[in-house]
Amino acid sequence: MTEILNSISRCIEYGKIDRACPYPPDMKGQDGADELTKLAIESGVTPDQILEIALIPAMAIVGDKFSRKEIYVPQMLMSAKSMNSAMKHIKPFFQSGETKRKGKLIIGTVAGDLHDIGKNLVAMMIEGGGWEVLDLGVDVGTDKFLKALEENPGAAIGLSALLTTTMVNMKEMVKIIKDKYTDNKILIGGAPVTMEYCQEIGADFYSPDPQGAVNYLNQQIQ
Ligand code: B12
Repeated sequence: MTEILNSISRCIEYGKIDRACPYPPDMKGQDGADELTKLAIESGVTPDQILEIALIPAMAIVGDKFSRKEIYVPQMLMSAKSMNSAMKHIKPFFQSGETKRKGKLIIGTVAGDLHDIGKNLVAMMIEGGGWEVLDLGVDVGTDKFLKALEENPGAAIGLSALLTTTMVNMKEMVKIIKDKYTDNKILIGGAPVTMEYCQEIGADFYSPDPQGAVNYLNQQIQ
């Protein structure tokens, strides 16, 4: 069992999606996260074991490497895609209730803003960290976040903005959300966002990268 879990970990860390994927070159022709996860489940390894021993630790390594600038967006994207190919075999067990997630994050790019590459990466890394993610997409106004919160009590919120002109919308959004949902954590991020801005507008957390957000969410449940 350890051997297959180690192999899955390696696929996630180095971004090997499936056998057909030519990346990374030194793993060309080998099974990827897709085939190995399927095989692991068929061999009796539980989805929880795959998640806890292979996927989550591997994604944490990827996130840390990205924070330390040892890898860049393309590598992280390949790892996130490998994680998705493994998750597709695990998701049915979430739906049946057999496997539990740590909690839920509702994420979206704020009103007026169509940038979603960074937001998608954050969403994928948080999902890879064992959380359920509800992605509302781009150009998301306060009403849509409020509706999602009503339907998902206790969820954390993630706001992304890439434009200085849309970042300013976060202030009003955080105020309205916090007025109604005082205890729900709000994380913000995006290229123009800073820690000072986070403090100024009363959001709970800012991170320049996805792993910071994963670590923060994990701290909330300890
Ligand atoms: C790609 C891109 C586009 C693409 C977006 C495609 C897409 N699907 O996202 C397109 C071409 C559509 C586009 C359009 C525009 N863009 Co543009 N775009 C960029 C560009 C080149 C890269 C952004 C990106 O994806 N970066 C890579 C990702 C991985 O990084 P990231 O988003 O910062 O995310 C990371 C962190 O910030 C963090 N993070 C992100 N979100 C969150 C959320 C949370 C909760 C947390 C914790 C962390 C977090 O984690 C991510 C991973 O590390 C930037 C320049 C740049 N270097 O940033 C300009 C840039 C953002 N764009 C800019 C502009 C001006 C525009 C336009 C207005 C251009 C125009 N005149 O039409 C339009 C706006 C459209 C709109 N209404 O949104 C300016 C903004 C300037 C400013 N001060 O506001 C920039 C900075 C370019 C520039 N130097 O002028 N753009």
